[in-house]
Amino acid sequence: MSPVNSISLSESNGLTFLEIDNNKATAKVSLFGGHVLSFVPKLDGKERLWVSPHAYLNGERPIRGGVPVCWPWFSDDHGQEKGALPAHGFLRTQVWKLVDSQDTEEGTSITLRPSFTRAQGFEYDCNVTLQLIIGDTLTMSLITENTGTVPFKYNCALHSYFHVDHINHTELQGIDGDYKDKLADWQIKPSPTPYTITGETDRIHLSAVKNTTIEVEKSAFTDVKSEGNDSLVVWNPWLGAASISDMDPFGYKHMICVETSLTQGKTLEPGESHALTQVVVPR
Ligand code: TA6
Repeated sequence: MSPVNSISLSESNGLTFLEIDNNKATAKVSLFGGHVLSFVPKLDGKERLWVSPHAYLNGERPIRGGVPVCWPWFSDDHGQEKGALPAHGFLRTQVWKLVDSQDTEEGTSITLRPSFTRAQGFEYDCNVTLQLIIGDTLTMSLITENTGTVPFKYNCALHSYFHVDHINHTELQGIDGDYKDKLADWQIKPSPTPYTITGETDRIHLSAVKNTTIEVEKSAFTDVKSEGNDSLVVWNPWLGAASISDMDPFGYKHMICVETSLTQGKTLEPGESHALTQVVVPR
């Protein structure tokens, strides 16, 4: 289908991108991965997402940065040996289809669907849709529908990499309760106050955090609203970035992952559907 006026298509290294430019914002989406790469509201012209300068933009690897779609499992939580199946599932490494687009009062509405939703590790019948609205805010809804005759359990995440001027001057507001610390053998710990990032951070917060504010230099920069989640993941590799081949060693200084997620196992009965939604609100 041909996209609406606010969308133009671009091709590079075998990948197709949607370039969105409306009266409220610009954005960029890769059909490889159904992957939002950029969101720049016209109110302040400031990029809200971060993409590694060394990201693979040729389909060889998942794109490092933007909003990777993790589904039907999070990280290596697929029930098999680590590495037996792709980390974060198999949607972020396949080509998605543009199913529909509309220019509306709110902004540009885009509907994307993956090429397949059954693969090794997840043999169930379902539909997956990523609904985007690019306007004064960026709304991303990952909708899973059980179209089969048996229930299934899954997890998913909108693994958003947010841009910050400097991680040392960044603070998160709105996250409370306990988290599982991946760096300490999944020990349960209380969320810190103030919530600053002072080293490698890899946490699954176990409460359905609804609103997180990313503050830079003590002033709110981006709000991250979450719906349909049972957890929130916070990640910064810190000096570990040096061992991530598609990340520059100092990239950690300019990004923070705040991921609206289902990580505790969501069961969908036949005919049931569930939406995981993240809204990026410039402040
Ligand atoms: O979201 C946190 C996390 O699970 C980290 O443990 C780290 O692995 C990160 O995701 C990036 O994963 P990726 O497979 O994209 O390198």
